[in-house]
Amino acid sequence: MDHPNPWAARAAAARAAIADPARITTVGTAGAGGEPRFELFHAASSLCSQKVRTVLAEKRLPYRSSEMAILGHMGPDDLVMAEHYDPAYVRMRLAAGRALGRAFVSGYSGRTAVETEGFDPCVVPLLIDHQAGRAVVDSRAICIYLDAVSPHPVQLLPEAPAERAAVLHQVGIVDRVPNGALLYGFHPDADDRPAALKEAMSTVYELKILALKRLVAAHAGDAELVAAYRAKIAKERGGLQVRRDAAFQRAARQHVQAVLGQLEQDLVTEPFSQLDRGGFTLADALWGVNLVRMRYLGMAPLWAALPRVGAYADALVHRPSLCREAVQASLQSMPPSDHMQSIAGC
Ligand SMILES: N[C@@H](CCC(=O)N[C@@H](CS)C(=O)NCC(=O)O)C(=O)O
Repeated sequence: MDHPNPWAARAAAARAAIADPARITTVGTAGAGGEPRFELFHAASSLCSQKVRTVLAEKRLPYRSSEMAILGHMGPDDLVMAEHYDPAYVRMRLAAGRALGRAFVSGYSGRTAVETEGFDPCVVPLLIDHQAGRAVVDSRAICIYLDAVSPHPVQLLPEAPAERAAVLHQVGIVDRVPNGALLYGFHPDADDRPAALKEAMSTVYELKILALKRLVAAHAGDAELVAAYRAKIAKERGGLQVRRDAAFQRAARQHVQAVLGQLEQDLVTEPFSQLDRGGFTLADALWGVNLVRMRYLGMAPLWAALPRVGAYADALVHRPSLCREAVQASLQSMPPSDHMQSIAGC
């Protein structure tokens, strides 16, 4: 017997916020009913979305791609708001996020991990499993969910306990990389981000906060929505405060350098990667996406003296899923970056 899918109406309402219908597509071939089982609300440029799309690609899962424009901007007349701030999408995220049992995000550390920051109600990605009548938020939880419900053709979390633990350990490390700080922050002495990105990042927080304040005012009668927008404002204000804070930016970079140094060792001692055996794990997928992002940002020099990390980063981009969902998606959706030349052909 079919169960009603409580997410169908929420998803339809959230989809209505997507200004360009061409951004709602089906990836792969949907089943007999014409509707794919999965639907992903995401953004081409979003690192967390790239992680999930890499997993979907590895699993060859068809899905409805509901691609949101997540960067607001000043249009000719007024502010054009990011689509994932739309009330219908945020309400859907709030409903899906309850399962996490986490408080809202309340400040800024440069990280985006739910585990350390709390729940951000105004971000992508969000996965709906229309068949199971479930919605899952947080890229890490989504990837693990997809691996559990669809273990073929490649199982990304190995069955063997030691390997599984090693993979999950790396998944946690990647999840805690301060990617927000790396993308949005102005490093005082080693900021090699593409010029057009730097320009966008010099007003991004102001535009986000302006949009969110307007949404608070427009939905003043909806306490849950207002609380969600206020939490997001608190986070973005925190980001604004440290955007050009030299000590904060240096600390974020030092953290990454330490994590990469540890990866250099772990590549020898920890059984988390199967890349050299023709296999692929969730750690490979997530490191692949994150190393492409670091390269895009001009941070590849951080592994210049780490030969194993360098070889790993180079090998990962040849995986078709990563070539498409991390490399090509970044090239197509983000400002051009000279740092990507060496891998643009994957
Ligand atoms: N822990 C969440 C973090 C999600 C997140 O931070 N998403 C970013 C893109 S990777 C986003 O939507 N940013 C837009 C914004 O903050 O307005 C996850 O992994 O899914």
